[in-house]
Amino acid sequence: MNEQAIKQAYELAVERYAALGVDVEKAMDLLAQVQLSMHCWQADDVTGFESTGSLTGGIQATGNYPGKARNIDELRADILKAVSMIPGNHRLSLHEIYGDFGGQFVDRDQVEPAHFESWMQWAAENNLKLDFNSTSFSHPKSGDLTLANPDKGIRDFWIEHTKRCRAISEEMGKRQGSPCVMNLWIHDGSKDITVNRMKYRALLKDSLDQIFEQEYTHMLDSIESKVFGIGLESYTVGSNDFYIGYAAQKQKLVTLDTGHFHPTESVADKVSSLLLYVPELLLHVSRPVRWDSDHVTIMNDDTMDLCKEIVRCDALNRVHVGLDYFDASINRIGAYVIGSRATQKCLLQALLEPLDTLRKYEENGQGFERLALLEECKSLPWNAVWDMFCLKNGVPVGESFIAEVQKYEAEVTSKR
Ligand code: RNT
Ligand code: ZN
Repeated sequence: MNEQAIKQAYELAVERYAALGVDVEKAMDLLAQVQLSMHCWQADDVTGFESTGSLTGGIQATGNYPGKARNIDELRADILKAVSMIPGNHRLSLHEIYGDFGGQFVDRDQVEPAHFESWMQWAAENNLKLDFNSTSFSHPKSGDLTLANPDKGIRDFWIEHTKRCRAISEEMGKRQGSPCVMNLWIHDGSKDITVNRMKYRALLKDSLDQIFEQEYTHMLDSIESKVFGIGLESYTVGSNDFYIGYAAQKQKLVTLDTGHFHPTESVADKVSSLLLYVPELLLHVSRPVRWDSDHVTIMNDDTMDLCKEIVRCDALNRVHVGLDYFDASINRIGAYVIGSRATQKCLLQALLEPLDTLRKYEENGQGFERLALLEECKSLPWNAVWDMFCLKNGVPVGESFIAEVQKYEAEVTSKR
């Protein structure tokens, strides 16, 4: 796109927003500070490098688009390619099964920071910070119950795994000088009616107490609930109520995955309530289509509402914006770029909201004026600001990233 045209459109947008009392420069500065925590698992359909077993735990990546990353080098190359098309500095969220195991089988209760040494070096070289996730799915001991398993042997195995993951996260956080957020999601649940709801939850609570016994200063624990998983439809041990109670009591972070609630439930509405009781939040921005299908995030009302709530709560510094989707039916690098940029576009629009005026209207009981301005905001020239943000950050402007993804596909991924 013509640089001159981008600049002209931007200047007009600056004026248009200034008339509404909005400082465009400030909005761009704030957007530049938001580091997305990109999920490593879109690159290879949540496969990882531990074994060749299938994906379990009630989650599914559907599709077989060619070119998925088959090893650590391909995955890293794909991530860097995606990052080159996303404005700003970002983070990479690793699952434990993505360790650099050097061809050896390292069981989950044996994993150590050493298995992530090359990741830490690579991240530092590429100006990326790391976040982390324990992995209780896709393993012979996963079954339907892990940390909530009545079998002490299995429970202890997963407790040990999760403790080790926290130690790895601590090491990452220390080395990168920025806290590593460790997400804990387990699939534990039941396909059919259970008569032991309390029992499993009490076990999970006890397991978490043991896992969190060790205090750390360079990592943050976040716990992720879910309404149900495939094959685990009747009961989820780690429900929303369970983790909110736990997090409020122990001052842990809560992970809000936008696919993990009832279809008409507003995830955006949870932000202001939770932030009164827990220190920080982690988001898993996703796109559920009829179920927790993990479609690529787009600029839809759900994502927009969520971003607006974060800004309206003045909570940008208390919310870690992670992504979580895995579509195996389209170009996977393109999927990263679409979802990351869509999230940033929503954040930008949230930052460009004429909040002072809107709040004044509300204070004065001017409901018509508030609604009218909210409607007008939708067609303000935010896209000119977005183009400028991309230009300033040296990434493709507008749809020009499509050709870049195609080029990488022709030269790299299609040859796999
Ligand atoms: C599953 C959860 C979880 C996973 C990743 C792979 O429903 O959303 O966050 O998607 O850990
Ligand atoms: Zn998630």
